[in-house]
Amino acid sequence: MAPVLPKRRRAQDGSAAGARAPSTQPPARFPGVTIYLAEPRMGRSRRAFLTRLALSKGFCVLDEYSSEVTHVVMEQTSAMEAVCWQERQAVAAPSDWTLSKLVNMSWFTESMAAGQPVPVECRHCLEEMLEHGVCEEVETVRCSERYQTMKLFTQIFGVGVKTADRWYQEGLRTLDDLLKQPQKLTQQQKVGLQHHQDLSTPVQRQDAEALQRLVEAAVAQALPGATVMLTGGFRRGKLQGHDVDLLITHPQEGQEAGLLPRVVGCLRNQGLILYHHHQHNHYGDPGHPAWQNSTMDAFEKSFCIFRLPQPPRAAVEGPQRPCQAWKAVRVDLVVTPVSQFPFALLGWTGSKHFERELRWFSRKEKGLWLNSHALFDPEQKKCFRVTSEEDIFRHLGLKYIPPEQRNA
Ligand code: DCP
Ligand code: MG
Repeated sequence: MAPVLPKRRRAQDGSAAGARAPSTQPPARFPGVTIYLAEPRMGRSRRAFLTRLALSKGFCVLDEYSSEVTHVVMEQTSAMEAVCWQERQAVAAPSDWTLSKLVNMSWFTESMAAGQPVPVECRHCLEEMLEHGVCEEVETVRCSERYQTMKLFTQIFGVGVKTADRWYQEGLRTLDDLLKQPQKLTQQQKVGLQHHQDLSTPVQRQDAEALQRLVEAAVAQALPGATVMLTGGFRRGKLQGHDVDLLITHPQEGQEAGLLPRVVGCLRNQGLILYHHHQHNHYGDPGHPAWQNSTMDAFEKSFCIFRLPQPPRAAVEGPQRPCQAWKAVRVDLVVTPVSQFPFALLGWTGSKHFERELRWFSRKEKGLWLNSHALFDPEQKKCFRVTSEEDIFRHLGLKYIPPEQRNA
């Protein structure tokens, strides 16, 4: 998966006085609207005040810019500055970037007065920003060589922003350029490049389910009684995704140790593995302050590329390569001890935005630290025992939110 994980949230929320909905507010009263208040000309305290105001009216306000943002509110900002700002966001996270509406303060104040988001009209847009939320200059940036190259390179399995930027500085622009310079590539990047076409084609639900069955068979062989759960976007009901996320556990704690290499070995013997990168678990102290903001987890896992056989019909009709008998698919296999399974399931089901919201809520409203391993009470210095996702929501004082409603 190698996801672009969200940047760590600042431990103190001085910048925006906690840009999340307090417990008394439904987190998404206006699900289609997510506001980001761009700070440069606004000043911290004004931004904090405006954030509190919007939260009190049930708006969702993010403390950091991300692809979920739909409305960027700017104050006393020229269109040129706005364009530069947007270019910086695009270059910083090319694969995660979408064009949001850049609006001026009048949209914000009118929306606050109306108690709901008002439609964006011409007068709300920054100077020559068009009413469609599109600006010629922004489009120019989107089409710019640097943006396009960064986007192309960061979509390759194993390539992050830093590497993509270095290659760009070195004058590389296309996949062909990379293929001509194999000495610049890690083994992972070589495989990523080799299967780039398949890996940049969305994985369909039926493929995800077929993969689950293949992994289930290998797991049953390696450790009878162990289970495999399809998580990520597919558990949220999505019909397609960029990878397949599978959680493996065994009802008896400790039995899962040493399981993953056996499973991967079994899959490899069947010719189903094109590449895998094994990561040992590195469990630490759940009470360590580092966990407060951590978005990573410490489970044993394998980042794989599977060689998924295609049913004969698809092999004939497949749009990408007409006679393709198999396709490469990214799969993450994650092993969890059963005592941590509900947390892992919650964490790996996502969406990333939903997880951030829930962890933020847990910390700010309940004083509890939630991650994919535990729910920790820093005052009592103890972890809660749970046996299901429902238990976790209960400890947080929330009604259970089913996976299909976590597509925030
Ligand atoms: N996740 C995690 N730790 C990682 C990687 C991912 O906790 N090292 C979490 C973040 C997501 C969830 O797992 O909430 C699934 O990650 P994906 O990037 O696979 O996201 P989705 O499955 O939601 O999207 P897609 O359909 O594009 O795969
Ligand atoms: Mg996924």
